[in-house]
Amino acid sequence: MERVIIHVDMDYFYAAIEEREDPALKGKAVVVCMYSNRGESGGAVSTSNYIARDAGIRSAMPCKLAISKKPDAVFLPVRKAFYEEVSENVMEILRSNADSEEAFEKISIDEAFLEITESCNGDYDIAKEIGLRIKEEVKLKERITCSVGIGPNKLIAKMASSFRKPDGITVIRQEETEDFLKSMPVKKLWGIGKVTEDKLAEMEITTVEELAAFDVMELISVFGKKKGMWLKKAASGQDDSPVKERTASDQIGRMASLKNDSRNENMIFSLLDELMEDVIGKVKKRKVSFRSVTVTVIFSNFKTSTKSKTFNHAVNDREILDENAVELMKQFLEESTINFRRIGVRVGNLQESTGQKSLFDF
Ligand code: TTP
Ligand code: CA
Repeated sequence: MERVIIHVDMDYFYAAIEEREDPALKGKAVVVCMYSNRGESGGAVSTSNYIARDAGIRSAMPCKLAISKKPDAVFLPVRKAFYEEVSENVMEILRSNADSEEAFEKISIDEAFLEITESCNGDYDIAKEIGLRIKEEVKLKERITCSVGIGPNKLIAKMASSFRKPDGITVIRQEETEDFLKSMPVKKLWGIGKVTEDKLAEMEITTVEELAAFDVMELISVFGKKKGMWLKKAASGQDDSPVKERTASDQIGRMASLKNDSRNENMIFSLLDELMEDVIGKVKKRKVSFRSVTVTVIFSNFKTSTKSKTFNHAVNDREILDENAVELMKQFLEESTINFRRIGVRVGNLQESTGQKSLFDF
Protein backbone atom coordinates (compact mmCIF):
# COMPACT_ATOMS: atom_id res chain seq x y z
CA MET A 1 0.00 0.00 0.00
CA GLU A 2 1.14 3.55 -0.73
CA ARG A 3 2.27 5.36 2.42
CA VAL A 4 0.36 8.33 3.82
CA ILE A 5 2.37 10.78 5.93
CA ILE A 6 1.24 13.89 7.80
CA HIS A 7 3.52 16.76 8.71
CA VAL A 8 2.25 19.21 11.32
CA ASP A 9 3.83 22.62 11.87
CA MET A 10 2.52 24.96 14.54
CA ASP A 11 1.83 28.51 13.34
CA TYR A 12 4.09 31.32 14.71
CA PHE A 13 4.55 29.03 17.68
CA TYR A 14 6.12 31.12 20.49
CA ALA A 15 4.09 34.21 19.60
CA ALA A 16 0.88 32.15 19.31
CA ILE A 17 1.39 30.86 22.85
CA GLU A 18 1.91 34.39 24.12
CA GLU A 19 -1.28 35.52 22.35
CA ARG A 20 -3.18 32.66 23.90
CA GLU A 21 -1.93 33.54 27.38
CA ASP A 22 -2.83 37.22 27.12
CA PRO A 23 -6.04 38.07 25.25
CA ALA A 24 -5.03 41.75 25.34
CA LEU A 25 -2.46 40.94 22.65
CA LYS A 26 -5.17 40.10 20.13
CA GLY A 27 -4.93 42.29 17.05
CA LYS A 28 -1.50 43.60 17.99
CA ALA A 29 1.89 42.88 16.48
CA VAL A 30 3.68 40.47 18.83
CA VAL A 31 7.44 39.88 18.69
CA VAL A 32 9.15 37.28 20.88
CA CYS A 33 12.78 38.17 21.46
CA MET A 34 15.78 36.29 22.67
CA TYR A 35 17.52 39.09 24.53
CA SER A 36 21.27 38.91 24.87
CA ASN A 37 23.03 39.86 28.08
CA ARG A 38 23.49 43.31 26.61
CA GLY A 39 19.95 44.12 27.63
CA GLU A 40 16.72 44.69 25.83
CA SER A 41 18.05 46.36 22.72
CA GLY A 42 20.50 43.48 22.07
CA GLY A 43 19.39 40.07 20.96
CA ALA A 44 17.45 38.66 18.04
CA VAL A 45 13.86 37.94 17.12
CA SER A 46 12.81 34.34 17.83
CA THR A 47 9.53 34.70 16.04
CA SER A 48 6.63 37.07 15.59
CA ASN A 49 2.96 36.85 14.75
CA TYR A 50 1.66 37.51 11.25
CA ILE A 51 0.76 41.14 11.97
CA ALA A 52 4.42 41.80 12.85
CA ARG A 53 5.54 39.85 9.78
CA ASP A 54 3.44 42.17 7.62
CA ALA A 55 5.65 44.99 8.92
CA GLY A 56 8.73 43.13 7.67
CA ILE A 57 9.78 41.54 10.96
CA ARG A 58 11.51 38.16 10.59
CA SER A 59 13.07 35.46 12.78
CA ALA A 60 16.77 36.04 13.58
CA MET A 61 16.51 39.78 12.83
CA PRO A 62 18.14 42.02 15.48
CA CYS A 63 15.50 43.16 17.97
CA LYS A 64 16.66 46.75 17.44
CA LEU A 65 15.81 46.55 13.77
CA ALA A 66 12.43 44.99 14.61
CA ILE A 67 11.66 47.88 16.96
CA SER A 68 12.47 50.38 14.24
CA LYS A 69 10.15 48.60 11.80
CA LYS A 70 7.22 48.47 14.19
CA PRO A 71 7.66 50.64 17.29
CA ASP A 72 4.13 49.92 18.52
CA ALA A 73 4.60 46.13 18.48
CA VAL A 74 4.58 44.28 21.79
CA PHE A 75 8.05 42.85 22.50
CA LEU A 76 8.20 39.88 24.86
CA PRO A 77 11.11 37.82 26.17
CA VAL A 78 11.35 34.13 25.24
CA ARG A 79 9.89 31.71 27.83
CA LYS A 80 11.43 28.54 26.50
CA ALA A 81 10.56 26.16 29.36
CA PHE A 82 6.92 27.15 29.09
CA TYR A 83 6.84 26.71 25.30
CA GLU A 84 8.38 23.28 25.80
CA GLU A 85 5.51 22.29 28.04
CA VAL A 86 3.01 23.38 25.42
CA SER A 87 5.06 21.49 22.85
CA GLU A 88 4.85 18.31 24.91
CA ASN A 89 1.08 18.61 25.09
CA VAL A 90 0.85 19.17 21.34
CA MET A 91 3.18 16.26 20.63
CA GLU A 92 1.03 14.04 22.84
CA ILE A 93 -2.01 14.90 20.69
CA LEU A 94 -0.07 14.28 17.47
CA ARG A 95 1.43 11.01 18.67
CA SER A 96 -2.01 9.72 19.62
CA ASN A 97 -3.14 10.24 16.03
CA ALA A 98 -0.29 8.23 14.46
CA ASP A 99 -0.64 4.58 13.41
CA SER A 100 1.42 3.59 16.45
CA GLU A 101 3.68 5.15 19.08
CA GLU A 102 6.64 4.39 16.85
CA ALA A 103 5.09 5.92 13.73
CA PHE A 104 5.78 9.37 15.10
CA GLU A 105 8.78 11.66 14.63
CA LYS A 106 9.18 15.00 16.35
CA ILE A 107 11.62 17.09 14.32
CA SER A 108 11.61 20.32 16.31
CA ILE A 109 9.81 22.01 19.18
CA ASP A 110 6.79 22.65 16.93
CA GLU A 111 6.95 20.14 14.08
CA ALA A 112 6.39 16.42 13.72
CA PHE A 113 5.70 13.69 11.19
CA LEU A 114 3.07 11.00 11.73
CA GLU A 115 2.48 7.99 9.57
CA ILE A 116 -1.24 7.29 9.15
CA THR A 117 -1.15 4.72 6.32
CA GLU A 118 -3.03 2.12 8.36
CA SER A 119 -5.43 4.53 10.06
CA CYS A 120 -6.66 5.84 6.71
CA ASN A 121 -6.17 2.55 4.86
CA GLY A 122 -4.27 4.42 2.17
CA ASP A 123 -7.30 6.62 1.41
CA TYR A 124 -6.44 10.32 1.04
CA ASP A 125 -9.99 11.49 1.74
CA ILE A 126 -9.85 9.79 5.12
CA ALA A 127 -6.32 11.15 5.57
CA LYS A 128 -7.65 14.66 5.11
CA GLU A 129 -10.32 14.03 7.72
CA ILE A 130 -7.62 12.88 10.12
CA GLY A 131 -5.63 16.04 9.33
CA LEU A 132 -8.66 18.23 10.03
CA ARG A 133 -9.37 16.33 13.21
CA ILE A 134 -5.80 16.92 14.42
CA LYS A 135 -6.15 20.65 13.71
CA GLU A 136 -9.42 20.73 15.65
CA GLU A 137 -7.97 18.81 18.57
CA VAL A 138 -4.94 21.10 18.82
CA LYS A 139 -7.16 24.17 18.57
CA LEU A 140 -9.58 22.90 21.18
CA LYS A 141 -7.06 21.65 23.69
CA GLU A 142 -4.18 24.03 23.23
CA ARG A 143 -5.93 27.01 21.64
CA ILE A 144 -3.30 27.52 18.95
CA THR A 145 -3.40 26.75 15.25
CA CYS A 146 -1.22 24.60 13.07
CA SER A 147 -0.71 23.89 9.40
CA VAL A 148 -0.90 20.37 8.07
CA GLY A 149 0.63 18.75 5.01
CA ILE A 150 -0.33 15.28 3.78
CA GLY A 151 1.62 13.35 1.18
CA PRO A 152 3.07 9.98 0.12
CA ASN A 153 6.36 10.65 1.93
CA LYS A 154 8.02 12.98 4.44
CA LEU A 155 9.47 15.31 1.83
CA ILE A 156 6.11 16.02 0.20
CA ALA A 157 4.24 16.20 3.53
CA LYS A 158 6.77 18.70 4.89
CA MET A 159 6.57 20.90 1.81
CA ALA A 160 2.79 20.64 1.72
CA SER A 161 2.41 21.92 5.30
CA SER A 162 4.14 25.19 4.43
CA PHE A 163 2.08 25.63 1.27
CA ARG A 164 -0.92 27.14 3.08
CA LYS A 165 -0.10 28.91 6.30
CA PRO A 166 -1.35 29.77 8.87
CA ASP A 167 -4.13 27.34 9.80
CA GLY A 168 -3.94 25.54 6.46
CA ILE A 169 -4.19 22.01 5.20
CA THR A 170 -2.72 20.78 1.92
CA VAL A 171 -3.13 17.28 0.54
CA ILE A 172 -0.81 16.09 -2.21
CA ARG A 173 -1.50 12.64 -3.62
CA GLN A 174 1.23 10.60 -5.30
CA GLU A 175 -0.04 11.52 -8.78
CA GLU A 176 -0.06 15.23 -7.87
CA THR A 177 3.52 15.45 -6.61
CA GLU A 178 5.06 16.34 -9.97
CA ASP A 179 2.69 19.27 -10.54
CA PHE A 180 3.05 20.37 -6.93
CA LEU A 181 6.83 20.52 -7.18
CA LYS A 182 7.59 21.61 -10.67
CA SER A 183 7.20 25.36 -10.47
CA MET A 184 8.84 25.64 -7.06
CA PRO A 185 12.25 27.25 -6.77
CA VAL A 186 14.91 24.70 -5.72
CA LYS A 187 15.44 26.42 -2.40
CA LYS A 188 11.94 25.31 -1.38
CA LEU A 189 12.98 21.68 -1.66
CA TRP A 190 13.30 20.46 1.91
CA GLY A 191 16.98 19.83 2.61
CA ILE A 192 18.45 22.32 0.15
CA GLY A 193 20.45 25.07 1.82
CA LYS A 194 21.96 28.28 0.55
CA VAL A 195 25.25 26.71 -0.62
CA THR A 196 23.50 24.08 -2.74
CA GLU A 197 21.07 26.66 -4.06
CA ASP A 198 23.97 28.84 -5.21
CA LYS A 199 25.80 25.93 -6.82
CA LEU A 200 22.64 24.92 -8.67
CA ALA A 201 22.14 28.51 -9.81
CA GLU A 202 25.62 28.45 -11.34
CA MET A 203 24.47 25.39 -13.27
CA GLU A 204 21.40 27.39 -14.33
CA ILE A 205 19.07 25.22 -12.30
CA THR A 206 16.55 27.36 -10.44
CA THR A 207 13.32 25.36 -10.42
CA VAL A 208 12.62 21.88 -9.10
CA GLU A 209 11.42 20.91 -12.57
CA GLU A 210 14.83 21.80 -14.05
CA LEU A 211 16.57 19.86 -11.32
CA ALA A 212 14.39 16.78 -11.89
CA ALA A 213 15.22 16.85 -15.61
CA PHE A 214 18.96 17.25 -15.05
CA ASP A 215 21.37 14.41 -15.83
CA VAL A 216 22.03 12.51 -12.61
CA MET A 217 25.65 11.75 -13.57
CA GLU A 218 26.34 15.44 -13.90
CA LEU A 219 24.77 16.11 -10.52
CA ILE A 220 26.96 13.37 -9.05
CA SER A 221 30.07 14.87 -10.60
CA VAL A 222 29.35 18.21 -8.89
CA PHE A 223 27.85 17.09 -5.57
CA GLY A 224 29.25 13.60 -5.06
CA LYS A 225 27.33 10.33 -5.29
CA LYS A 226 25.15 10.51 -2.21
CA LYS A 227 23.99 14.09 -2.56
CA GLY A 228 23.77 13.98 -6.37
CA MET A 229 21.42 11.02 -6.21
CA TRP A 230 19.44 12.56 -3.39
CA LEU A 231 18.93 15.80 -5.38
CA LYS A 232 17.63 13.89 -8.37
CA LYS A 233 15.24 11.81 -6.28
CA ALA A 234 14.01 14.70 -4.15
CA ALA A 235 13.30 16.84 -7.22
CA SER A 236 11.17 13.98 -8.52
CA GLY A 237 9.24 13.92 -5.24
CA GLN A 238 10.72 10.63 -4.06
CA ASP A 239 11.70 9.98 -0.48
CA ASP A 240 11.61 6.59 1.19
CA SER A 241 12.95 7.62 4.61
CA PRO A 242 10.80 6.15 7.38
CA VAL A 243 8.87 8.05 10.03
CA LYS A 244 10.77 7.09 13.12
CA GLU A 245 11.56 8.61 16.47
CA ARG A 246 15.14 9.87 16.04
CA THR A 247 16.32 9.76 19.58
CA ALA A 248 14.61 7.66 22.15
CA SER A 249 12.30 10.03 23.92
CA ASP A 250 13.39 11.03 27.40
CA GLN A 251 9.83 10.75 28.63
CA ILE A 252 6.99 8.28 28.66
CA GLY A 253 3.55 9.71 29.18
CA ARG A 254 -0.13 9.24 28.64
CA MET A 255 -3.00 11.71 28.60
CA ALA A 256 -6.74 11.23 28.35
CA SER A 257 -9.99 13.11 28.73
CA LEU A 258 -12.42 12.52 31.56
CA LYS A 259 -15.83 11.30 30.40
CA ASN A 260 -17.07 14.78 31.15
CA ASP A 261 -15.52 17.87 32.74
CA SER A 262 -15.48 17.16 36.44
CA ARG A 263 -13.79 17.37 39.81
CA ASN A 264 -15.13 14.00 40.89
CA GLU A 265 -12.26 12.35 42.70
CA ASN A 266 -13.30 8.78 41.93
CA MET A 267 -13.44 9.57 38.27
CA ILE A 268 -10.14 11.45 38.27
CA PHE A 269 -8.17 8.92 40.31
CA SER A 270 -9.51 5.95 38.42
CA LEU A 271 -8.48 7.52 35.09
CA LEU A 272 -5.10 8.42 36.60
CA ASP A 273 -4.73 4.80 37.66
CA GLU A 274 -5.38 3.59 34.11
CA LEU A 275 -2.87 6.06 32.70
CA MET A 276 -0.23 5.02 35.22
CA GLU A 277 -0.78 1.36 34.39
CA ASP A 278 -0.10 2.20 30.76
CA VAL A 279 2.97 4.29 31.54
CA ILE A 280 4.51 1.66 33.81
CA GLY A 281 3.86 -0.98 31.14
CA LYS A 282 5.88 1.08 28.68
CA VAL A 283 8.60 1.70 31.27
CA LYS A 284 9.01 -2.07 31.75
CA LYS A 285 8.84 -2.76 28.04
CA ARG A 286 11.60 -0.25 27.32
CA LYS A 287 13.59 -1.54 30.30
CA VAL A 288 14.13 1.94 31.67
CA SER A 289 13.76 3.64 35.02
CA PHE A 290 12.81 7.22 35.71
CA ARG A 291 13.80 10.06 37.99
CA SER A 292 10.79 12.35 37.66
CA VAL A 293 7.02 12.18 37.68
CA THR A 294 4.86 14.88 36.12
CA VAL A 295 1.11 15.27 36.30
CA THR A 296 -0.70 17.54 33.85
CA VAL A 297 -4.22 18.86 34.12
CA ILE A 298 -6.11 20.61 31.36
CA PHE A 299 -9.01 22.44 32.93
CA SER A 300 -12.45 23.02 31.43
CA ASN A 301 -11.34 26.54 30.49
CA PHE A 302 -8.43 24.87 28.59
CA LYS A 303 -5.80 26.25 30.87
CA THR A 304 -3.02 23.72 31.21
CA SER A 305 -0.97 23.24 34.32
CA THR A 306 1.73 20.75 35.34
CA LYS A 307 3.34 19.66 38.57
CA SER A 308 6.50 17.58 38.87
CA LYS A 309 8.52 15.70 41.41
CA THR A 310 12.15 14.70 40.87
CA PHE A 311 13.99 12.00 42.86
CA ASN A 312 17.64 11.51 43.65
CA HIS A 313 17.60 7.98 42.32
CA ALA A 314 16.09 6.40 39.27
CA VAL A 315 13.23 4.02 40.00
CA ASN A 316 10.81 1.88 38.05
CA ASP A 317 8.25 0.90 40.63
CA ARG A 318 4.56 1.26 40.08
CA GLU A 319 4.17 2.07 43.81
CA ILE A 320 6.45 5.08 43.62
CA LEU A 321 4.80 6.38 40.50
CA ASP A 322 1.44 5.90 42.19
CA GLU A 323 2.34 7.61 45.42
CA ASN A 324 3.79 10.68 43.70
CA ALA A 325 1.27 11.10 40.94
CA VAL A 326 -1.62 10.81 43.41
CA GLU A 327 -0.03 13.39 45.66
CA LEU A 328 0.50 15.83 42.79
CA MET A 329 -3.08 15.29 41.66
CA LYS A 330 -4.36 15.98 45.19
CA GLN A 331 -2.49 19.28 45.15
CA PHE A 332 -4.29 20.20 41.92
CA LEU A 333 -7.63 19.40 43.53
CA GLU A 334 -6.80 21.47 46.59
CA GLU A 335 -5.59 24.49 44.68
CA SER A 336 -8.24 24.78 42.00
CA THR A 337 -11.98 25.09 41.80
CA ILE A 338 -12.42 24.62 38.07
CA ASN A 339 -13.47 21.30 36.54
CA PHE A 340 -10.82 19.06 35.01
CA ARG A 341 -11.14 18.21 31.33
CA ARG A 342 -8.09 16.12 30.64
CA ILE A 343 -5.34 14.65 32.75
CA GLY A 344 -1.92 13.25 31.99
CA VAL A 345 0.92 11.56 33.77
CA ARG A 346 4.45 11.10 32.55
CA VAL A 347 7.79 9.93 33.81
CA GLY A 348 11.02 11.56 32.73
CA ASN A 349 14.81 11.64 33.08
CA LEU A 350 14.80 8.08 31.81
CA GLN A 351 17.79 5.84 32.13
CA GLU A 352 18.50 2.23 31.29
CA SER A 353 17.24 -0.04 33.96
CA THR A 354 19.69 -2.94 33.85
CA GLY A 355 21.03 -3.98 37.24
CA GLN A 356 19.08 -1.14 38.71
CA LYS A 357 18.09 -1.07 42.35
CA SER A 358 14.67 -0.11 43.47
CA LEU A 359 14.28 2.93 45.69
CA PHE A 360 13.19 0.50 48.39
CA ASP A 361 16.73 -0.93 48.45
CA PHE A 362 18.41 2.31 49.43
P1 TTP B 1 9.25 28.03 12.91
O1 TTP B 1 8.34 26.86 12.74
O2 TTP B 1 10.33 28.20 11.92
O3 TTP B 1 8.44 29.38 12.94
P2 TTP B 1 7.06 29.78 13.61
O4 TTP B 1 6.36 28.60 14.19
O5 TTP B 1 7.29 30.90 14.57
O6 TTP B 1 6.24 30.38 12.39
P3 TTP B 1 5.54 29.65 11.15
O7 TTP B 1 4.10 29.99 11.27
O8 TTP B 1 6.17 30.25 9.95
O9 TTP B 1 5.81 28.17 11.27
O10 TTP B 1 9.94 27.95 14.34
C1 TTP B 1 9.29 27.43 15.49
C2 TTP B 1 9.71 28.22 16.71
O11 TTP B 1 11.12 28.15 16.87
C3 TTP B 1 9.37 29.68 16.64
O12 TTP B 1 8.07 29.98 17.10
C4 TTP B 1 10.45 30.31 17.49
C5 TTP B 1 11.64 29.38 17.38
N1 TTP B 1 12.65 29.98 16.45
C6 TTP B 1 13.69 30.73 17.00
O13 TTP B 1 13.79 30.87 18.23
N2 TTP B 1 14.60 31.31 16.15
C7 TTP B 1 14.52 31.19 14.79
O14 TTP B 1 15.37 31.76 14.05
C8 TTP B 1 13.43 30.41 14.22
C9 TTP B 1 13.30 30.26 12.74
C10 TTP B 1 12.54 29.83 15.10
CA1 CA C 1 6.10 26.65 13.03
